[in-house]
Amino acid sequence: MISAEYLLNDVDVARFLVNGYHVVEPDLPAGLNERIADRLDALTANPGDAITETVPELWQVLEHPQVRGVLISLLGEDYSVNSHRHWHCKLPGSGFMQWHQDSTNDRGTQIDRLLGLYYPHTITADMGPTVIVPGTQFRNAPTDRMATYTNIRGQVPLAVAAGTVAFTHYDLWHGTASNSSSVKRHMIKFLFNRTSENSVPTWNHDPDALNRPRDWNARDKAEDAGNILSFGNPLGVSQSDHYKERTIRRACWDELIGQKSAS
Ligand SMILES: O=C(O)CCC(=O)C(=O)O
Repeated sequence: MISAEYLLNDVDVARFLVNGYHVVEPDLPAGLNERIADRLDALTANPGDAITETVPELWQVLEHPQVRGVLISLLGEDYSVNSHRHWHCKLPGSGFMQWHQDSTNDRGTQIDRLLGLYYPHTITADMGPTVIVPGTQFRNAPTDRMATYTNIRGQVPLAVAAGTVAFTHYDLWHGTASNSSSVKRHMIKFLFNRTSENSVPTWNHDPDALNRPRDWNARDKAEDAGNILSFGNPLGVSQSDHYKERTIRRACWDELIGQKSAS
């Protein structure tokens, strides 16, 4: 069990379903990020999945209650830490990475896995941050075509403070900027899986969360889960496009609260 203070609330979950990511800055023990960054700096070969054996301090990040709280909220109490994980070291002078999705994107309605991107040192814009595109997690584009896209309106470079963990939907479009700095940029990518379907919500849920009236005059300013799920439109797509996305989000929400949608 984890203290409820670490779990997400309805607004957090709705925002995750709309934007496809959630960022936390866990209150890690003093010196931990620096120790991890130093050990990564010193590595001469990439140990692949064995990065957690090479740098066992990484488990302290994974086990932190602020990290566990997000995972329990979105994947259930019995989520698992996948054995695949990877150290992404972007060397000084390395170029950008093309837009891609890690999954095959089936516009699925179950939140069954998440990526967790941990940055042990502060990432500045010139260090080749990961760049994500909020709201793309339910969108398909042929991989080869997606890779030719350049700047996308609304893209967010994860220029973040040391110790940040960014959780992303597995289908969120992402890439990197180039590293024009003189330092190695470190990121450890983790994968987490759902192991069972929800029968009840696993976050701080208010059963009335979706009962606030829809406010068509304040669509961009929505502060409650119902209006966020209905009106959130990070990519600024047209209404006929938006309604399909809204339908998927709502089906995700229904699955998360333990009620599969009829549609
Ligand atoms: O290095 C990064 O920031 C992103 C890596 C990435 O996009 C990937 O491995 O799929």
